[in-house]
Amino acid sequence: MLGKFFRKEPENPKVPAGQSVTDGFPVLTYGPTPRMSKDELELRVFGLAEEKVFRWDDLLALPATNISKDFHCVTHWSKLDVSWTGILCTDFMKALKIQPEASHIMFHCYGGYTTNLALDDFLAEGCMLAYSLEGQDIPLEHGGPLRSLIPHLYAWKSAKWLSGIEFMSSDRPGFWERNGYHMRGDPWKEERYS
Ligand SMILES: Nc1nc2c(c(=O)[nH]1)N[C@H]1C(S)=C(S)[C@@H](COP(=O)(O)O)O[C@H]1N2
Ligand SMILES: [Mo]
Repeated sequence: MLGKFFRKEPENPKVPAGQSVTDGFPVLTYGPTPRMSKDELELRVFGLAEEKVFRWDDLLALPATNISKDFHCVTHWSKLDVSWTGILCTDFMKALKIQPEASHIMFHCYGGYTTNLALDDFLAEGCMLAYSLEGQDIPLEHGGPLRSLIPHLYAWKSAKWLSGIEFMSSDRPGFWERNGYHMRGDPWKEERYS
């Protein structure tokens, strides 16, 4: 039965080794789903940055970009060509004052989840703070109202229910990284566990 929903596509150059393609969109959440509305949402930038809080209207006022990206979960499924709308991290950075020592970031989420990134990965092509999925508000279980999308790394780096971005002067493990996942998580190198 599972074979019907997850298929190996060994010849497809979009599919990294060890991944199967699914047409559905599985929900992968550790722990309970936080209830969060656009009105309540606050995104706090802190650490080695001028502290700033963005509310929903502040986020919508920033430049919006549509992208389509493949989504690779370390538990071996990939969903191809997912459409997102949001603020590219490179555009978001223009609204911030970051200290020169900042080399890494930590995403913080409602519910307590965290995940770390090198600043270069945060600013890589297609990385965004997303608020729309396939032209609709992101469903709560997929991380709405606001999640990050880091399409070139395994999807545990794409933090749902985003509440904060902390700028740091060195790398520090987030939730899954403390629990055995790789610090970077490149699907093309199968950086699954450390
Ligand atoms: N806040 C939060 N973000 C999270 C997670 C989580 O448990 N909590 N799971 C991660 C994992 S392991 C994956 S594969 C993706 C799954 O996103 P989806 O549920 O929209 O498919 O979200 C990531 N972001
Ligand atoms: Mo995952």
